Amino acid sequence: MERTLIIVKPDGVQRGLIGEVIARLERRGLKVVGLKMMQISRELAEQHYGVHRERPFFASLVEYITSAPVVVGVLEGPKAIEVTRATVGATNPVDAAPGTIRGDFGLTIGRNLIHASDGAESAEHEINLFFRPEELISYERAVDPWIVE
Ligand code: DGI
Repeated sequence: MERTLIIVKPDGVQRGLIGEVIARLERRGLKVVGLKMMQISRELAEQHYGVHRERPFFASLVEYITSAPVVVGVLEGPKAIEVTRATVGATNPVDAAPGTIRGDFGLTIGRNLIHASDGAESAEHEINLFFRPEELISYERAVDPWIVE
């Protein structure tokens, strides 16, 4: 089993799309093992997007992600990282396929609705950045054997 971090970004919350975004990932079969609303501090945003520190869009990215509340979650499932990224769609909504979250709800790269970890290392790092271990819950769902062989 794999775990991945998602963030429903400020535009997703403001547009009333928290449920829609999470529902799509839940319907895929992924299990929510952590979930909370928060306002990301500048310090946390700079840590989270540290790899982009030198990029020209870094300041606006930090501005955007800290501008209003977000919903952060941890999803669990087989290949959860890859499956979540595929459900989310390409970084730029212009390139995101219809049927993906960004492809159905987004128009511009600076308002692309959701973050999802892009690899095993970043998933672990990001989960630890946003959640304390006791905030994540391991549990069984009665439906699990109908989703995971
Ligand atoms: O993992 P992703 O969110 O799909 O993409 P990423 O980790 O490469 O970049 C993080 C965020 O930074 C992305 O969701 C939107 C923003 N970003 C990435 N590349 C560009 C960008 N924003 C602007 N304005 N221009 C870019 O080229």
